[in-house]
Amino acid sequence: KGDSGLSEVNLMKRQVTALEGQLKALQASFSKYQKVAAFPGGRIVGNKVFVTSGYEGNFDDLKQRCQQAGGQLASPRNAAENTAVQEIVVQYKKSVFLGVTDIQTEGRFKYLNGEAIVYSNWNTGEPNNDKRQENCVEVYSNGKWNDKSCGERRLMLCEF
Ligand code: 289
Ligand code: CA
Repeated sequence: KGDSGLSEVNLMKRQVTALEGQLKALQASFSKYQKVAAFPGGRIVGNKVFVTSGYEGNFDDLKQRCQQAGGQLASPRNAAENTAVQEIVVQYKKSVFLGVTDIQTEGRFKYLNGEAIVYSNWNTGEPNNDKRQENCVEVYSNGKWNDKSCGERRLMLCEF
């Protein structure tokens, strides 16, 4: 009797732990949807949420603002994500800066965490590092990428 009582307690402990895990996952997921609901310019692709507030600024400004909000600059890692980014560019009629640069080594484009990019959608002839001063990446309304000077102002698009 004593033994079975103990194992019942252990079983309940396991169930509580499992529920805590599920609650945490739900909270994380809900927090993403809240961010989308806060602005009209949001898209959900799989586990990722893209959100713009309509703000425009240079690369450093946008990067900082996305980080401050708990996210990072949009970094599409496949065609589906890039299409979502393109839709927002079309909706706002403004191109965005991605969280992709070759600031560290010319010609080697990386995400902000230093990882080499796993997907790209360069426009024909790009990246061309025009005037040797294009280390950031903008997305045109056709979804194609162009390397561009980081000092230009573009639409902020964050991902969460
Ligand atoms: O300053 C040059 C840029 O505005 C763009 O001009 C042309 O569209 C192309 O040369 C682009 O590669 C370049 O980024
Ligand atoms: Ca270019």
